Amino acid sequence: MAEAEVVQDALRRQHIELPSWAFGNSGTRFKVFAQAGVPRDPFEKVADAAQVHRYTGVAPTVALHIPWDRTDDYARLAAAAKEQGIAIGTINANVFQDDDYMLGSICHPDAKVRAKAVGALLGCVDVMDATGSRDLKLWFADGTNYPGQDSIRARQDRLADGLQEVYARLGTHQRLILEYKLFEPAFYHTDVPDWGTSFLHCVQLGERAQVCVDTGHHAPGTNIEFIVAMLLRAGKLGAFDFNSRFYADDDLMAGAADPFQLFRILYEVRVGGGLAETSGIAFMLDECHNIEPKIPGQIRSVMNVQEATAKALLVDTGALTAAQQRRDVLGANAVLMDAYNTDVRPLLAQVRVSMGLDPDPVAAYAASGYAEQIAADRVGGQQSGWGA
Ligand code: RM4
Ligand code: MN
Repeated sequence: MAEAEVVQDALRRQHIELPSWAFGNSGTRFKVFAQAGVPRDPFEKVADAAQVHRYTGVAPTVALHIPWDRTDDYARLAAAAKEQGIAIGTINANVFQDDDYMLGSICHPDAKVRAKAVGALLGCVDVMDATGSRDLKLWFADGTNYPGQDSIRARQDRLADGLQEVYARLGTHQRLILEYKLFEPAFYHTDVPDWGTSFLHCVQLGERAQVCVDTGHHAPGTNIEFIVAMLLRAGKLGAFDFNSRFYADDDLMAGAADPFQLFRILYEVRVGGGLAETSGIAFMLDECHNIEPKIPGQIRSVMNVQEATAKALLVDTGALTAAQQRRDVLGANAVLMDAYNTDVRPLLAQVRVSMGLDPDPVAAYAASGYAEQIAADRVGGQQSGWGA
């Protein structure tokens, strides 16, 4: 295949997973703003996710968050997704919105609360069995607010025990993905604050335990592509949660705040073999659209990831290696910047046309009338929201 074909082929095969919670109402701790036409149940969320796939062609799965997406028949939800041309992806567990979890979930000092949290996680594996999902993604709000509040070490032991119980329940085709986050809601210490902690627990658990890198979960200035390179090198990069941040865990559209960072991350993914179909990496969005319309927000995010990926694929790795071997500092940097500064929008338009899609997903969605339709149809009932 010619080089240009290889790039286009990789872009056509790209798979970006959408988060069901992006379609519900969200906000900050100050206010959750309701939007017209927002889904009232997981079936309507799945329908909205299918719209994003319809116009981008590269978002064929939607992740669920349990219990936000609780329903009495998950197999039926999976069938509904299939009817719309998509599938259910990762199951995300929420063990942070119950009064019992005020001091933590699986790291809680009380064994009864820990058992309840582990029970909820095991319930998520039951959901995975019904939906055919491969990945269980775990993010814990666990931590402490004050020095001395609880034993940091004891909490690590409880965490290891809880994770072990969940890992043991997984089927051989299923994986446990452990996400880290520097701080928030805990402000003094977080039980899984960084990739090292997640990595250590995953190594201890076994091969099917992998790390999730949420791009919003680092201290300002952290070199995230370095973390990505390290995890890929160790065979432990299981998933991404893409979003953008200016300050903390802002959850803005992927590539909005720092498209250059997204490019650098995807370049490391590319050279580390992460774009290969067999890499097993789940490329997810984890965002919320507080003030912008949600479906177009997801479409834009998918396009931003596509653009960063296209630029990463355009890096002339031969020229880069040659410059590096010549110890040509500026030349090597120029090779990378040449790719980053390429306008890849025409290339992506071409890729879309080759997939039978409209070259402009944003305009195509706007022209479809779907937004007006759901605003008219979805009246009454309780809109989905994240309960903040
Ligand atoms: C957390 C983390 C999780 C996400 C929740 C909603 O900060 O990013 O991945 O599921 O937020
Ligand atoms: Mn996340």
